[in-house]
Parts: sequence; structure tokens; C-alpha cells
Amino acid sequence: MKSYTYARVVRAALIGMAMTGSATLARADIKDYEFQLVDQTVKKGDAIISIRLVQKPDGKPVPDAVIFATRLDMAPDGMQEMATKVAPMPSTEPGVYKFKATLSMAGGWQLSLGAKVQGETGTVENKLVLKATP
Ligand SMILES: [Cu+2]
Repeated sequence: MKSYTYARVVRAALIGMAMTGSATLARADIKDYEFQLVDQTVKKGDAIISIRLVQKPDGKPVPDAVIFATRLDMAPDGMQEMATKVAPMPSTEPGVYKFKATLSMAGGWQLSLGAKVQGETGTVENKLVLKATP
């Protein structure tokens, strides 16, 4: 009975180690994360921009990321200097992050984002291009 218990303990420990090992292997690289636009177009004026942070390849949503760098400008239309403020907004959907911005002109706008993901080193950096419609 005693040796049986010991064997179980050893086996459990080995399984635990194996699981830890695979968890480390499965651990994503920061390059496996990506921002995506929920909507490619928004209406010109006061707009809410929704973006999704996902983990490739399965597109799993990534909640609780800290987004610290944002810039929104008209670089896609050759107007880099035409930038607007981006304010974070609360979101109820896990992995979806919302921002409020005033898009004063119809056309292409580039949203530059940086984020830290819990448990990962490095920074997710992405530029997304959306279109403001008149
Ligand atoms: Cu412009």
C-alpha cells in the first residue's frame, strides 16, 4: 500500500513536470499577438474605434493587455501631421479595446498601437489603417 502511494506521487510529479514543460513550449512569443480592427470603416466626426487583440494562430482574444502607445493620424493619405487625440474607453467584451477619437476628415487614418500582454516580455506593436467615411 505504501509503495503504491509512493508510485502515485512520483507519477503525479512526472505528469506535473510534463505539463509545466509543455506549457513553457506552448508559451507564445510576443510576435504571436496582433491587433485587428473590429470595423474597417467609421463615420467621420466623433468616432468609437474598436480593436481586438488576438493570439495567433487560433485568434484567441487577449484580455487585460495594457495599451500604452497610441497615435492616430492621416499618414495613409500623406497627412502624417494631421493627428488626433485617442482616448481609451471602457469595453465589456474580453480582448476588445475601444477608443474615442474625433476624425475631422474623411479618408485613411492610421492607428499606431503598443501593448504589454500579461506574462509576456516585449511589446506588441501594430499599425492599423481604417477609413473614415463622409
Ligand atoms: Cu487629413
